[in-house]
Amino acid sequence: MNRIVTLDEFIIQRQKDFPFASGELTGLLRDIGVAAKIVNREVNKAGLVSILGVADGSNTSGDTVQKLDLYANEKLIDCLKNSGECCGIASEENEDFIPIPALADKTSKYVVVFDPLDGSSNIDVNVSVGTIFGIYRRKSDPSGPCTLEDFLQKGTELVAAGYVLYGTSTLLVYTTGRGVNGFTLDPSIGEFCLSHRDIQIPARGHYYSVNQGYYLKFDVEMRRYIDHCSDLNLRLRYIGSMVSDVHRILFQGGIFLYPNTRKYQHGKLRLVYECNPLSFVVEQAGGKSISCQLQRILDIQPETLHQRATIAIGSPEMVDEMKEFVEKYSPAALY
Ligand code: AHM
Ligand code: MG
Repeated sequence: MNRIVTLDEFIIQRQKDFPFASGELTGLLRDIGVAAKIVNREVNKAGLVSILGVADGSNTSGDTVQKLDLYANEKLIDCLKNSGECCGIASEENEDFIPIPALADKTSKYVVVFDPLDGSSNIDVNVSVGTIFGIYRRKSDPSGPCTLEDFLQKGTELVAAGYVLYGTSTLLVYTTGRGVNGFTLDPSIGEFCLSHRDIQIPARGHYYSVNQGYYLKFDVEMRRYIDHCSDLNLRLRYIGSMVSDVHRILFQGGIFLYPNTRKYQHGKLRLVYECNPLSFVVEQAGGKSISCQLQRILDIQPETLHQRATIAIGSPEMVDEMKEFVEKYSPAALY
């Protein structure tokens, strides 16, 4: 039998790869692992809400019941705050970033960005959702509170990033820039165990993932590319939870697209805490990630915390092919 390697054990082993590591990043990744287990417990119970008598926003014990995305947000913030391993947090659920005061003079050099529960509209119908996270080294003076510039860093500055997928099993996938590894939660022992070592994305795949319902709202070059995917008999899969859709592409190969539409002229997905962390993971696995305007996602300079971006992410050969379609068919290229 193979020896089980837990997430905590793996993170500590990997700390040795960084000779001057202080253990802070290790601590942060462990905090995220703990928060993921707490969120997982609640996500698994979501279907019981109606049985346990939640009609008016309170459960049978009289506690107020929160929406799961807010619950996930609160748990992640609590876990990160309590350990003092980071000096600030930015979340999809909070308009502004949250500075975290130093604990007992322990100043931290990291900030964390996350989407606590991505694709949360899927919860009501028992379909997969996920958490996305990214960790940056702070830019501001460590003697004071963190500042906005700590969060508005290009994705190329990410120190670590990953996601948790609450699916048929719960999986945590992360990278610190030296490959991508995946850990499956074993509910019987309550530990994430190493299950996918050094994940590599296939160069091509059989899947494309896009909200085809918006087809007529896409630019012509994107419609041409989607027609091409259909001509190739690629299989269309779209869950409506970016984590789940990108996860499939990472493991089986393919391309995930969220282009600009008439409604979302700059795309819908958020650059800082959705596109960047997933792009870092996919690039580390050998994939590519660009905007539909052909800029590498990780090279985009964020101007605001909740900035949106278009995205084409996945198998390297397929992203290159999509790029060729845009170059060939965009009106700018035609005239
Ligand atoms: P959310 O963060 O509010 O859950 O929204 C993000 C989600 C992504 O997970 C998913 O890819 C996309 O929105 C789906 O959007 P649409 O319904 O427009 O296809
Ligand atoms: Mg989201």
